[in-house]
Amino acid sequence: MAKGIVIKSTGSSYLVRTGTGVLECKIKGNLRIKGIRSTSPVVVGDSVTVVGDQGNWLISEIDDRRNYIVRKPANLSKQLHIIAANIDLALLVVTVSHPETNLVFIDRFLATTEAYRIPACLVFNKTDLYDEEENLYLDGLVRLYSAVGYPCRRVSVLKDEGIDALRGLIQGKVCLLSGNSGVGKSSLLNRLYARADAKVGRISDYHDKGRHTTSYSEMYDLQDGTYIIDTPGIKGFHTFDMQPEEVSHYFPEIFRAAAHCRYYNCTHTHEPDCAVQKALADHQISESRYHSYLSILEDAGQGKYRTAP
Ligand SMILES: Nc1nc2c(ncn2[C@@H]2O[C@H](COP(=O)(O)OP(=O)(O)OP(=O)(O)O)[C@@H](O)[C@H]2O)c(=O)[nH]1
Ligand SMILES: [Mg+2]
Ligand SMILES: [Zn+2]
Repeated sequence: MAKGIVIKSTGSSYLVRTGTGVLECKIKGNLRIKGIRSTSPVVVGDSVTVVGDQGNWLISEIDDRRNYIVRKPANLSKQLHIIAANIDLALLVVTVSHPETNLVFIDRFLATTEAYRIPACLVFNKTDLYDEEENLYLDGLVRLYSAVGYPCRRVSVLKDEGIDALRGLIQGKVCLLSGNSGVGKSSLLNRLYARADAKVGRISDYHDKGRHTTSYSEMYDLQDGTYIIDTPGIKGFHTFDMQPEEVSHYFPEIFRAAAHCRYYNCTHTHEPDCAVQKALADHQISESRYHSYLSILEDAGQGKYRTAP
């Protein structure tokens, strides 16, 4: 019997790093998974118990997760996808173009990290590609998200710019790399740790859309106390299991403003004396963030809060 951390999951077999090496494991038939219906019961980052012997290792137990990032591939989908568990820092890799990352996607991801109080950072990659207009747009995003409280870093993996500044941020932590396909997650991993040698999409394969080069999540040990989980690119990100009244808690600036609403259970959609609506009118809260808030509220209330188009 050994304790270990799951470092790779293919859905049918798992690599578990233990004190004595990496073991290839299957899941014990009667392993009881508490709670939720998810695509894979065991995920990268899980702390597990392994039993068995050479060539026949079985995961017999999963420790309670300190946190995790969960999404639904599509709204109203019954299936869940837990991206990874027990994370110290979530890095969302974003590109302004080639491909363009959607703002609702960013905000749904960030709201999900807030739900488990996982610190999150935005890494804007491919700065070598942007024209003047895209750079202005990027400036706006950096201002917006920094003001909300998320650290923002601009990098060009290709030109090796901004990478050293990232090292300080990730040092000693278990870090998740997430984002759309093609934004450069695996490229960034390779830049941070050349020995990772993760597969990267070929430029010629890209027509500004990701090709899902990375198929399985995998945790890399940078040998200095830092761990990086590279993940397959994701397209849709719908939040899971948020109650409508909780959603504003996961938008720090909306939560702060909401303290001054007239009603304690204000949804910030139609109520009188709503401080969030006022902050929106005063440009203290951004239209795009408020729009994302409404879209998550819709997920949570399943259409109940749909506003007129
Ligand atoms: N111009 C430019 N291209 C980059 C940069 N970073 C990555 N790329 C290119 O973007 C493409 C996608 O990179 P990947 O690292 O495979 O992207 P990924 O996010 O891992 O994609 P998935 O595994 O599909 O999720 C590759 O052709 C990289 O060479 C960058 O900073 N600038
Ligand atoms: Mg990849
Ligand atoms: Zn309100």
